[in-house]
Amino acid sequence: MKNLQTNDPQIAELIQKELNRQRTGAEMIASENFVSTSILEATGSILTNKYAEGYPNKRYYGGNEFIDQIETLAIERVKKLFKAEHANVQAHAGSQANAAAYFAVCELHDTILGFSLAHGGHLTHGHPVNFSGKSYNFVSYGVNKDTEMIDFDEVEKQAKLHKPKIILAGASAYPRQIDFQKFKDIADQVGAYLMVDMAHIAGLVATGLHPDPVPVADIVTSTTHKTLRGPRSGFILSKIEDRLDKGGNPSTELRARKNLAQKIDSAIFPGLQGGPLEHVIAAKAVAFQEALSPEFKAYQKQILTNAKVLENKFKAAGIRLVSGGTDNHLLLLDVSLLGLGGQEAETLLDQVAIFTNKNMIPYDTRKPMDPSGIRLGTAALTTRGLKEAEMEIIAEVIIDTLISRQARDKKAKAENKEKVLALMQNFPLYPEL
Ligand code: DSN
Repeated sequence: MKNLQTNDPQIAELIQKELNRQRTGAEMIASENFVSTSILEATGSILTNKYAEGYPNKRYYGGNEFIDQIETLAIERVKKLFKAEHANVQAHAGSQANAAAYFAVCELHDTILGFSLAHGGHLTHGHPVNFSGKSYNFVSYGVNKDTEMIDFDEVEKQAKLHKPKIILAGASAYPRQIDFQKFKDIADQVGAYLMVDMAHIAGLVATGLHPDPVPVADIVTSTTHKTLRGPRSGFILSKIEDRLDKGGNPSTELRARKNLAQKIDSAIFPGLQGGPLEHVIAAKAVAFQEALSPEFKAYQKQILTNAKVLENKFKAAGIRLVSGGTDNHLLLLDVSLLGLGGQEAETLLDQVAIFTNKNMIPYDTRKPMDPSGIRLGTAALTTRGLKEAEMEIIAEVIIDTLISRQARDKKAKAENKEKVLALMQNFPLYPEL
């Protein structure tokens, strides 16, 4: 950062401070991770200079000889990683990937059945303030009140009642495995597309540690930066054929008709985006390559092991976990039973250098800005190198902070923070930077 330090010391200093924050604290936000230095280099490369509207070998600008090779590598690698028929790697992020999926197969105001945000879904799965809720008629399913797991009777009931164009599976705060085949069976009964947003679990899917949506879903969207540990971005996988498009009036439509892969590509460009971020596409190519390695599978296994350590420690301490535990990289803790709100719990943990986020729990009676839960994930700490023994220490600090009133006095907080900082010092982050 020598040049930045000279030319814009204000920004350079803030980047340095953020690096220091990432290095010293314990990152437990379930959607965050730490990329490799190779990915950082690709993201920070001169590829940012190039305009490449269009797709490989079909660009609206000259000079794309090498850009085409980079984007083609990204496409081929992600197809190999997920055994997908078609891939689009241009989505700037998960929101754009989801927007393109809807745009590809729906008319405005068509009905889509998705997982309620209040039960673990995502903003772009139909929240009224989001483009998704404003542009499409979203209806939702949730979790069973007792098990806090997806209620497939309700999915089926809602699907039959509303006859949605798309049934959308996938979540941002759901600690359990998702049975995509069950969604597919329901989609088939009502003639709906099955779309899966696998953003949170993409790394687990890539390594066979979570049921795979790719064989059963028409469209799979994802981010690249969560368990998949790539740069902040998105991508879309799909089948080539559009099994539900029977065409309209052949005389007018046949020539214009496209298969599903072409519809996805046109939805991204020119439908929603202009020039792709080729520096990020290069970084995604690097990430997909990393995810194909045996080390990546071992990393994903450790993510799950670390989450189980937390589950066992929290259960033993009497903390209620939504759905009773976890099958993936994240846990939802009901802190209301500890006399806390989610905001207070997040702040208390911030003060001991453990970064988490407040989160609604199913059937929450509190408000989104101060809900009953917090969400914890293990992907980032596992990248740092923490294993079972260290996760126990992290769990103990969390338990102490959330449960013991004494742990909230100034001295005890300082001691707990010191414990976290000392632990994290043993796992250097980006020592070369
Ligand atoms: N905002 C992300 C998360 O934290 O889950 C999802 O996009």
